[in-house]
This record gives sequence, structure tokens and C-alpha cells, in this order.
Amino acid sequence: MTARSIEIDREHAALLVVDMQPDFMPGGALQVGEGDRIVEPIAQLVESARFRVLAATQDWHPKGHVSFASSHPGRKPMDTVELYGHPQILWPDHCVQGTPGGELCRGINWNKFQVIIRKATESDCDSYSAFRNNWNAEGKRPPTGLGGYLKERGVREVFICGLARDFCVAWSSEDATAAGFRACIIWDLTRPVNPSSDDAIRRLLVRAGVKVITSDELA
Ligand code: VGL
Ligand code: ZN
Repeated sequence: MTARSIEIDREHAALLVVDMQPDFMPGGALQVGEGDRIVEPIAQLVESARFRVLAATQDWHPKGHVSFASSHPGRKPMDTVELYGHPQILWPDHCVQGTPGGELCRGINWNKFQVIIRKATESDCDSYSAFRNNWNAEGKRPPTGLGGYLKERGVREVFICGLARDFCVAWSSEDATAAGFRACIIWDLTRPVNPSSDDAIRRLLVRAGVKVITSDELA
């Protein structure tokens, strides 16, 4: 099979690198299998200068965050509870503000990024997506501001990679199309929390209008 070649319209293109943080790497508090394997290829993409805008997210929870199992007596990590009428998976404590596990990972030149959005910073609301929080007590999903930032900078197409494929990357990709961007998920530069979700996630994203590509197509 010969790889298709995807033209990047550099002037209107952003790379969005999601939650590349030690707590999501093997050995971290909420480890994602092989999360470390995508650091080097993402670093190369960052160096390649093929995107005018480089954006990233950093999961950045206060201590005692509502998404932590430790905040729900009697619950354990990976349990699901209902929060404001929607399912909320309870996670191990992770990416706590100011802790080493919450830093941006080594191996990627973060100095090149124009914008790094910290998300899930409010105690009572989670945020998987780079563009919007999860539902809050008012039943709303307030924007993070990233969509406005990218639009004001003339971005039309967002290429998305990072962790985790089935949570923050999937939600960010879906919301990117909802916000009016062309969205491409660079599938091989993501890794899932739950590998058995891959087929369902891929179908969900395609249905939402997200283009699923691989990094070799960008070569
Ligand atoms: C994430 C679960 C909880 C992610 C963040 O980055 O995908 N997943 N917080
Ligand atoms: Zn989180």
C-alpha cells in the first residue's frame, strides 16, 4: 500500500499536542501503554516547521479534583459515577498542579509553542477537550478559549496528536470539527487508555467528520 500524501496548508494549519505529561507515560499515575513511544515522532513533527501554529494542552488539576476517585469516599479508580447528569469516570489522582507528573514531558521542544492551554483547572468540573470543559453544574460546556485563539490567528485546519486517544484526543478532535475547523487525528501519534475502544473511537470520530490519518501520510 502506498501512503497517500497529505498537503499541509502551513499558513492555515495548527498542530495540537494533547496532554504529553509524565503522569500519562508508562510508570505514571494514569499511565497510557506506549505513551512514551510517541514522544520522539511528535518532537520531530514540531521541529519540521510544517505548521504555522503550535498549540498544546496540559491537564492541570487542583488537589481534590472531582474527577479523582480519592474525592469520592468508597469509590475506586475506573469506577463511573454520575456527575451533573453525565457519566464521569473516576481516575487516580493525576496531573496535580505543580507536581512533577503534571509537567510537560521531556523530549519535545515546548519553547516552540505559541499557546499552551491548561485545562480541568476547576475543582468541580473535568475537561477532556482542548476546546471545551466537560459539562458543569449548569449543564454547560464552557469554551477554553483555544477555538477563538486559533480562529483569530487564521487557522482552518488542526492536526491532533498526543494522549490519550480515547479521551482527551478524541474529545478534542470532535470539538475541533464542531468549532468549524477541519480536524485530522494523527492516529499513530496517539495511544489509548483502553485499546479495546479503538474501533469504536475511530468510527465515532469518522462519523463526527474527523479525518483519521497516519504520520507517514504527512511525510
Ligand atoms: C485524560 C483522563 C483524565 C487524557 C485526562 O489526557 O486523555 N484522561 N484526564
Ligand atoms: Zn485529567
